[in-house]
Amino acid sequence: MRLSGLAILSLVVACGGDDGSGYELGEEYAGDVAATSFDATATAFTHIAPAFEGARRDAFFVGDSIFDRNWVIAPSSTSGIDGLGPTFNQRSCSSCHSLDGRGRPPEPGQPMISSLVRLSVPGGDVDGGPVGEPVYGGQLNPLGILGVPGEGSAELSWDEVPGSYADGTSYSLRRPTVTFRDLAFGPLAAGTMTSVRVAPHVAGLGLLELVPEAAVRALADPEDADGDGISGRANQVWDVAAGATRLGRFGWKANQPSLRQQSAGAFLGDIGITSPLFPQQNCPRAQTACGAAPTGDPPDGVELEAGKLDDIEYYSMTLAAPGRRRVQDADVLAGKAHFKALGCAGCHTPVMVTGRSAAYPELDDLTIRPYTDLLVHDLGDGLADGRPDHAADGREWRTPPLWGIGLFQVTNGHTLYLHDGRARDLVEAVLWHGGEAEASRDGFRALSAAERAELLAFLESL
Ligand code: HEC
Ligand code: HEC
Ligand SMILES: [Ca+2]
Ligand SMILES: [Ca+2]
Repeated sequence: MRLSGLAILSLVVACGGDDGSGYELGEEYAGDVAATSFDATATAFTHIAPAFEGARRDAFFVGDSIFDRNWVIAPSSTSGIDGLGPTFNQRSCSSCHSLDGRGRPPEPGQPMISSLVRLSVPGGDVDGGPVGEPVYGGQLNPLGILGVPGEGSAELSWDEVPGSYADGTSYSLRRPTVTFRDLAFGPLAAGTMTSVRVAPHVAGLGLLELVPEAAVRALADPEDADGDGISGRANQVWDVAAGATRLGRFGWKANQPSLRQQSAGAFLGDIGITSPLFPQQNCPRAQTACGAAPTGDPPDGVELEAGKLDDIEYYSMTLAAPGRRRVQDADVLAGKAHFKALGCAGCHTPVMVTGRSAAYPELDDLTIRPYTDLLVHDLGDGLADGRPDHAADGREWRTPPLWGIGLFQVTNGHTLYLHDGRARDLVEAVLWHGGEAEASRDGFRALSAAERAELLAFLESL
């Protein structure tokens, strides 16, 4: 019998084990052998999982081109790419998720380019989700096509918040304030809740969709029964296609159940493109020019036909997770030990296993290392946006996967972290943790400078 290189590696990885140094055999395979790409350059997040071969790669490349496409105003002579707006944030997915990577907040006085602001008023929608602002809807859409006013712009300003480590070394964190300008329909309704969010990197997300719901729910400990200070709740969100609620997995508050719905939601909310899941244009009733604007008119009456939504779904499902670097270096391994000792792994779950699916058998039963539990946690006042989203309250955020966080400098030219990009480096990201992560954060503050550097080396290897 001949085994392919891939099969042999899988066997080695499956045997796994700790060689005593803290290095676990195969731990560099963030997405297991089948779905990890080793490219530490600008294109690190852009690859299809290697297990997909031959014709199984075709839809990925179609999806990739749709992800990068600039949508145009309808009607257009180039059919199939029109329907932009009437209001929108950007013309393509990749203008926010550049190279499938992480967006950033705007500089003071500048418009948002790869981030956005969600809006809602108190109460619950029929589907259990947030109620959009009555005139502006659920998201500020700064741009409009010809003859349709954009809704206005949102700017950020920053205040420095001083702090210090146990050894006396001081640091400073920056806290954002959002200001709305040029609102086209007057001020936001009294009591409007706002939430600024940067575009997350999208590599490896299909693996997270394939982790069985029961495995995620098993990690939840809403009443903190084990007394470790970490509760963790599953968000429960509306699944449009199923017409029922399901576990939420995607978005900064885990407010979307699947990559298909997340993508269709982005098409409508961010670019103004209707699809079978969201067939109505994003025009709140008071925005009459928006409601009267021409729309794209493909055969089945929506701007993104089902087949193209399939391609985008396939693309997001099959993007490889980024492989780790320097996994056996002494400082990285020491940092990994700190990560464990500080309780970081209580939320950033190192290892998960995918289930089985009919559509993506290449991704069955993979041992992945995403460093997330997909649950939402109270991270304290400092990070709270005060804006509930389905079952997640105004203090809760989904534990983001940490794979790839060491690569943003090469993929996107910055080292900005957290939901609104406020953290200017990985250390600031850790220092902002509070609430359920307060003990972890305080443990980090009590480390020596050398130990902090080791933890950082570990995070940078992810
Ligand atoms: C205006 C910027 C912007 C554009 C354009 C945009 N996104 Fe996003 N994307 C975001 C933000 C912000 C989030 C986080 C949303 C949230 O927390 O509610 C996100 C989240 C996602 C996620 C989930 C990531 C995760 O880790 O859970 C996926 C997948 C995604 N977008 C795909 C797309 C696709 C496909 C398109 C094009 C149709 C697109 N996005 C267009 C800003 C953008
Ligand atoms: C109680 C759960 C919890 C614990 C414990 C925890 N984290 Fe987090 N972590 C989160 C959540 C939730 C976020 C997202 C917060 C946000 O964006 O506002 C996050 C964000 C991060 C980020 C930024 C990720 C990104 O994509 O921008 C880093 C880095 C990080 N954590 C590292 C750590 C380290 C290191 C520790 C241990 C010292 C730790 N975390 C402990 C829940 C936790
Ligand atoms: Ca449209
Ligand atoms: Ca809007």
